Amino acid sequence: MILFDKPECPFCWKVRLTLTELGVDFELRNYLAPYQEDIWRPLTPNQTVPVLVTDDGVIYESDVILEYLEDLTAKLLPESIDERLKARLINKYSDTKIGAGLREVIFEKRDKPESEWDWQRINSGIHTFFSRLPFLEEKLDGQEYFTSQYSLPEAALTARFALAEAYGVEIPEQFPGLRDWFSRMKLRASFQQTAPW
Ligand SMILES: N[C@@H](CCC(=O)N[C@@H](CS)C(=O)NCC(=O)O)C(=O)O
Repeated sequence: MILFDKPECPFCWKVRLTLTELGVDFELRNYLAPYQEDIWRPLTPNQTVPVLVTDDGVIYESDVILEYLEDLTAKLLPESIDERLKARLINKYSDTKIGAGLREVIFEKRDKPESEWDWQRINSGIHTFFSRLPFLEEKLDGQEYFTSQYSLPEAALTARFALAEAYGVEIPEQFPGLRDWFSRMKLRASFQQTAPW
């Protein structure tokens, strides 16, 4: 498989984490590397990465890629229907609700000198991010994983929290379950192998 990838993209990172956790061999190609855009752009009507090229076809939405990897391996989602549902819902929450606050922080800080940062935008993004953590703390409920195994929430939220941390936003102490969970995720080989820095 070939993954067209932007290292700091949270959607790409969750796919890299998942491929690595599942032990699937893949070749990583930076989406901006010489000549690569000419290859991946015509493959997707959405004009976004990740794009995964497989023997079964070209897949261009991260969540569709993850569902394909579940179809292929049957190792990514838990067995029970209620847990599969929980995994999918938290993955979606990560992409939408968690992503929304962090996007403001990252877009404001990225590629700009600190003197030009709009702190109102940054603080509002941090506030939104923090306001969305109680739901996750409750869903985790002090367990090792959000469901009975490493699944979609682990890949999706590891990428989001790590990007938050890289941009100066840590999980506050009032969320001990999430903090411990994230520390454990960072110790996994998949994290070391896929981090963009
Ligand atoms: N819904 C898409 C979102 C992917 C996305 O937004 N990717 C961004 C990077 S994070 C992208 O490729 N943007 C176009 C560009 O950077 O040229 C998915 O889940 O795959």
